[in-house]
Amino acid sequence: MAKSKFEYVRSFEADDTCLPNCWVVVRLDGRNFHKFADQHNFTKPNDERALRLMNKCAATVMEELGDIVIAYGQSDEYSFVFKKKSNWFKRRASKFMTHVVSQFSSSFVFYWSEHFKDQTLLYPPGFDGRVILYPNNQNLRDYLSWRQADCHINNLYNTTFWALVQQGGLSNSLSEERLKGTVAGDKNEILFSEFNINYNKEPEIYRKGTVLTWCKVEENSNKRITPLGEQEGKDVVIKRTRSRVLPFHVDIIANQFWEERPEILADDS
Ligand code: DGT
Ligand code: MG
Ligand code: MG
Ligand code: MG
Ligand code: MG
Repeated sequence: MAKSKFEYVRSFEADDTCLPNCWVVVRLDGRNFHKFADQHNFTKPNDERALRLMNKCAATVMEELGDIVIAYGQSDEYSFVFKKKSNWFKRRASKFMTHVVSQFSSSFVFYWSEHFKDQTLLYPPGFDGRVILYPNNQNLRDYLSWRQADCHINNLYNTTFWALVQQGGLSNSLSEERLKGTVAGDKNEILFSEFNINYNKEPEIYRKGTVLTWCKVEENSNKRITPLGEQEGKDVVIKRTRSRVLPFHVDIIANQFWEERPEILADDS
């Protein structure tokens, strides 16, 4: 069939195929969540409901979309890693990015009330997205280490800042002044000596963020069968091994996590 005279406009579409053999990372981040957190009465410095909602949305993204091997989240951000060999949507960056961000955003609204029982959603939240390619495993690990180090630095700062304000009675600006120029050791010391808080005992979900990976789990399901030649059906338990997305709040900077899960960075991944 002859092409319409309008058809040429397709040639204006830019090619955005991701380079082969690279890890494709999509990172999303909540738009203006400083305000969103205030308006929805997030607890400071960490709101467990918000973090668990983020984790639920990210697990939904991994289950609904193809080829994501690992995800890491903290604060209002999440990073998703697509397999090096993924050929999902012909590796088009815009497809990776828009599918991740839209699936995540709709899940955020869909699952909101499950996590925020007494807080209505006041307006539609938005998320930005970007795509980054990493050509080798070390680059990918360094990327994820960078995000987890960011989580640690921010969380130590925020935990100390809000202890000074909420328990120490300082104003926000005096608390900020107090922390100017301090290093990690100083903040640990303030927390311990002034507020009896051992930072290392704070919940791991706050200190380490959340890693989502695929795990093999044994699941039992009940099925009713009617044996041949019998009238009565009976219930039998069927055992299945399934791949499920599970959350971990662990260190991903050191080698141990990766040595225990060699399949994540495997060459055929
Ligand atoms: P953006 O990303 O440039 O549109 O602007 P923001 O405001 O989203 O800034 P960003 O992403 O650098 O920082 C995340 C903000 O989200 C930060 O101001 C604090 C807030 N936030 C994230 N998680 C929590 C939480 O668990 N509790 C509270 N109170 N605030 C949180
Ligand atoms: Mg943000
Ligand atoms: Mg920002
Ligand atoms: Mg952020
Ligand atoms: Mg279509």
